[in-house]
Amino acid sequence: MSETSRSRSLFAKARNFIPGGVNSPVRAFKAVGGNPIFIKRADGAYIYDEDGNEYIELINSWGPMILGHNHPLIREAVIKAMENGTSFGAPTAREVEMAELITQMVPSVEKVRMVNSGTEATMSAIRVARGYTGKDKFIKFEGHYHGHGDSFLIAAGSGAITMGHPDSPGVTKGTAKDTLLAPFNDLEAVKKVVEANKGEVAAIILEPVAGNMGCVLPEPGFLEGLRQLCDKEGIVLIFDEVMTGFRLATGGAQQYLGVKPDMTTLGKIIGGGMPVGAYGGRKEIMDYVSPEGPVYQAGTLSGNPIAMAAGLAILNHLHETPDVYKTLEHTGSKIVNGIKDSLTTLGLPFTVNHVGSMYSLFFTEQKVTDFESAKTSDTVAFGKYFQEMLKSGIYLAPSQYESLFLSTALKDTHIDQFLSANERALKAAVKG
Ligand code: HOZ
Repeated sequence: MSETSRSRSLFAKARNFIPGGVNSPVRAFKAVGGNPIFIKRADGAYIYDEDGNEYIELINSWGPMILGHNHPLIREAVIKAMENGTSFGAPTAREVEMAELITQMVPSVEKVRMVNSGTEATMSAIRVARGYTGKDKFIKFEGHYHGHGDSFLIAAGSGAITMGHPDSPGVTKGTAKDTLLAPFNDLEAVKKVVEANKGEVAAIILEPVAGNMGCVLPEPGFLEGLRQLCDKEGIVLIFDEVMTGFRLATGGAQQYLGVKPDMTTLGKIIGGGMPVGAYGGRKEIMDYVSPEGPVYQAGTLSGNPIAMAAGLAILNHLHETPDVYKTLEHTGSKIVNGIKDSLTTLGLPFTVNHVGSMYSLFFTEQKVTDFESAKTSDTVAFGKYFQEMLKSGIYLAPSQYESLFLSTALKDTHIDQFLSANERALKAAVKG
């Protein structure tokens, strides 16, 4: 990789017309320095920029490209659906099929409503939990990210940490007062928050495996403890599986980890990369949603026929092909073991968190179990590592505080190429 002049000139032009030159802040490369690369196309394990450079992909559109890019199953489903029009704003057979399939794959979801993004899904889920319980407050975890709805932009992860705005201006004090915070993996702290707000907490929402402060796993017993607490206190437990849904298992992190939430939010993956989200859960709760119940939520583009076609293509494939998850586990282990070997060879004490096909390499000696420990990472060294990887043709998430997402398109040759680049980049990152 060398020439990036077209990406640079596109970025310069973009800054005149788009805030910061990008349509989502993490893309601006602010956390790693340099200019973002502008993508022209992607195929299988590769993504290609406007200058014609080829990169091995480890972001995969932040999760949904489980089978790699431009998969024929999805491409053909989209082309076929397009022949019948792009949007109807009316019910379709496909969205019924989609809802039935989701309920089969994620058994805690008995009824589901389609929306257009993960942000919409989480905003709506909180509203429904409030309507159902008649309570106003909810608990979120520091460093967890649930999209950019006002009530979630408090100690938020992802781009909000990266850009240094975990608490965004524009969120009113009135809104913020109903969002209660707790550290991830600290059950006693959660219990104290609930106790201090007795009878006022409608929901606890979390990423069961956090991906937006880097990949951070729940400690044994933590999710089970939350489940018990919610049952005891009449609190709705919401798993935000926008990143983990259908990725860790057909039934998402809840199946992988064996804890059932009351509600689940989904995104990206159920559109096979098209703009989609969904929220669902126990029938009793979902029957509060309009027009069945009083909680209003709507959308002209919800259940869009093209997005449903793409989503059905990938979900049906995942449902029928459990080997996908074996492949993802194998790829994840191979990459992570290779990184750990290099760290040992180089005498570097960094931390690697990993589950299935998600992982993060944290530039810290500390065990990373929450937002505080994630923040001990050396983000300057991470930035150097990122740039070296990019030069070697490896496309990583441009922030220490993001998870990486692997696909079944990554074969052993890609992994070998990745691991040699990784060792070179690690050496360069820690050098003087
Ligand atoms: N962590 C984000 C996805 N959940 C990154 C994508 C973005 O914000 O653009």
